[in-house]
Amino acid sequence: KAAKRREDYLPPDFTVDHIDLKIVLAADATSVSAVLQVTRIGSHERPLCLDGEQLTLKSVEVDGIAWTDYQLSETALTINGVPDSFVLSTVVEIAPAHNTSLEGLYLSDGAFCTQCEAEGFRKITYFLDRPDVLSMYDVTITAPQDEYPQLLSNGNKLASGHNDDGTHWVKWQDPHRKPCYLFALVAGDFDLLTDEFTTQSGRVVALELYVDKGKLNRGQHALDSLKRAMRWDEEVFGLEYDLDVYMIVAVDFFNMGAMENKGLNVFNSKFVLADSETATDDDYFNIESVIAHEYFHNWTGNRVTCRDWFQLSLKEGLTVFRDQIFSETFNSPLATRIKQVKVIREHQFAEDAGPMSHPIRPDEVIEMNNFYTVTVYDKGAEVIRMLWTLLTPEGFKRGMRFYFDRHDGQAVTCDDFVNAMQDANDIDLSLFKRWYGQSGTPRISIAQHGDKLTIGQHTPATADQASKQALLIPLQLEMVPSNGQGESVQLTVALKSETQEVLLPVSSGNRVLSVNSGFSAPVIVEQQASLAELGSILSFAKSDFDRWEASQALFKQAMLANMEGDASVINETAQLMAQFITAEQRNLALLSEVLIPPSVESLVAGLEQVNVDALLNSHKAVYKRVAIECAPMLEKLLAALVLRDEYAYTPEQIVQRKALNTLLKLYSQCQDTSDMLTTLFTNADNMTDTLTALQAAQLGNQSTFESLMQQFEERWQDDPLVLDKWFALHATTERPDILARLQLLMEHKQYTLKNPNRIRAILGSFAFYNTAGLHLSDGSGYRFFTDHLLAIDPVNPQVAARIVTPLLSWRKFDSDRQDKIKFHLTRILDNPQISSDLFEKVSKSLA
Ligand code: B3K
Ligand code: ZN
Repeated sequence: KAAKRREDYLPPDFTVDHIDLKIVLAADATSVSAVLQVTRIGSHERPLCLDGEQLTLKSVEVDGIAWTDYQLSETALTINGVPDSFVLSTVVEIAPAHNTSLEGLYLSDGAFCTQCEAEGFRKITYFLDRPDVLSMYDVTITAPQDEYPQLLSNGNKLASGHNDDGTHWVKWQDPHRKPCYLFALVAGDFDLLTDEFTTQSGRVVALELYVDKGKLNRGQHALDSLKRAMRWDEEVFGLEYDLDVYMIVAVDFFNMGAMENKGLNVFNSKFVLADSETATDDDYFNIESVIAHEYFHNWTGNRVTCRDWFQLSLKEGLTVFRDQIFSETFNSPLATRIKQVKVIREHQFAEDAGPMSHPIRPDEVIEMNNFYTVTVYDKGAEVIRMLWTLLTPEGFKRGMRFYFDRHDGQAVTCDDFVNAMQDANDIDLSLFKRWYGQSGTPRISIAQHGDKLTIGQHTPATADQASKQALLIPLQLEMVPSNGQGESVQLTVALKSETQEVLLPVSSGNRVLSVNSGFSAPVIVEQQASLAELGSILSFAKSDFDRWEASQALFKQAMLANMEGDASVINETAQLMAQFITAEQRNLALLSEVLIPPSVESLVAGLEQVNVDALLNSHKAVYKRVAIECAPMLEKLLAALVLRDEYAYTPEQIVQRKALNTLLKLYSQCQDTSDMLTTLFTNADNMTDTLTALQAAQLGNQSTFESLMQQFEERWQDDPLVLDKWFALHATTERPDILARLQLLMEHKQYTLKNPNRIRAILGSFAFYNTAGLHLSDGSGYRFFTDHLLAIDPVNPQVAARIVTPLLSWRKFDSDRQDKIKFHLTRILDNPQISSDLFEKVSKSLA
């Protein structure tokens, strides 16, 4: 597959105003008849070139006449000699049962479902598979009645009927024009949970949640979340739902989290099903946020869509931001923001610094599926957040209204979005637009002379771009009183050039600067605060987020200093933490965040060169040293936390469970907690506490861990979604025989390399979160992992390409490890059957 470039965009030669699809479902041979109303755009003589892959063409007609003047290739059907406006009819056959890539039409546990974004519609029928072709859809689905009682597609159900051969059919019509990536079809036999929602203008919308048989009682949280999201979007952005029915189907085989198909979302069941027994508080949070995310796409993505896939962040960055501020209103804003920032630090900064570095609006793409990245999504959301900060929430909302007025029903670009924001607010955002075209993480430096600051910005070269420009960066600062006496002062500086001078609004005497307060911009602050300064921020900052930031900086400094054999930083950090826990013993929300050290993986992401063995040791040493210093307070707090009310999903209890998790893990670093953990595990009336017991044992006590894990498996062996937690715990355990353990897990009766959730739980967790195991010094971790990647790639290239990521940053490691990783990446590249997905990432990494 050749690379496509953003600047080569050309509008389509033809458009399809209407498509009538007739799909007769059968696992091995599904027939798809498509009738397209095609119109030439502009005056040209070019043929109609339709995308199509893995289709068996049965017939082609133009205006009802059999047509033979066409060429067929592996990826296209080119029809010559067509008039300016005509009806094209094609019939193709496809084989969903053999579709393991889970893109196009495929089977999930016997049910038919589709995934068309980004370019999967071309695996269903010949079409102009690009987001700037918007069509009206009529879809008729036929299938055996007893096996597939429910036949779903986008829009409204128009008609249905029965045939003599035991099949039945349903006809759907979508009243909204849409790009083909939003097409969906589902056929199966599900349990159905229903509800309704009355919109602000008084229309009643039917809500339908389709889940596997017997799982009805795990659907309520998803449905409640949907209703909250629908109300919130009306209240905050004035956006109302626009169809009579909103359907969500949960399936077990899914490449990502979920998909926002118009009126018919398809979800990974992991982001739908929950009850207290099987789901953790984090699961509840994630379900709410993914349900909201897909719902918000109805306006940001579906009503206004992308002109081309380089503009993906137009809908994804914006929709992630929308789901983030939604989550911040229904959950602890502190915990929510910390989650978001951790994703940026642990994954996005690493992507920016590695071979796959790209701007939030990429310039060059081989396989589009590779660009559903933390950069496009999460950095994209940070860019939108900066607009929110610069324009104020009111200005931002005004801009949103203007954007929909101007672009409803269109396929547009990121520039169109920023222009709408600009025009609605009478502000010049031309400098801000650079965020869309420039990759890399800006570094901020601060020099202080009395009450004057000189702030510098500089973005180091990245793999894809050698030279960088200054950006418009809203940088928030908090001037924290160093001894806690007096008020904090907060200010926002709009950085516009390489260096900029700022006069502080109040005297800087006896004040410490907390820079990039609240993570106002996705940047790295270079200036190293002293331990004393961090101690002041930790104790006295007004922003709880900044207090957390200070704790992470302290941990990090201690870990790095300890690697260099400097023990004084450790001691001081441990003492600061102990003082903090004593002073803040009632502030469980803050305690439960501050006392989690930065993960090894986030430290790796932030370092240019990594000594893996020393880092792992140092991480443990610091964690343990802090535990010892805090032990008396931990003991006291834990005693109160283990006495618990009956489970409820309430903000108070969520914080208590989180605190129990954080404190127990810490305490287990310095004390034998086997009895406590066993009791907690045995008495737990919810999955959050169960996992707390397991996680604490995993870090501190091998034999307790083994025995609790065994009990867990006995209890949950028939529930793969729950068992994924068990797989992931095993896969992230640091132990010398980890590879043998992984091998055993992959022989488990619930494991199959056809299910992405299983692969992610075992191999994904291992690669991303078992740094010790992946980087075993003899290279056996790389070999093991690569062998499995090679096996997964032909089955499901999207999943293979996603989990290869940790190997791509091989340049960080010592030369021996570098050689070993390169050797295995070369094995992947040498495979003549390599997918375009893996090829793009691995070849860039070795270049
Ligand atoms: N838009 C989908 C992601 C599609 C990924 C295609 N490989 C889900 C989402 O972001 O909401
Ligand atoms: Zn999305």
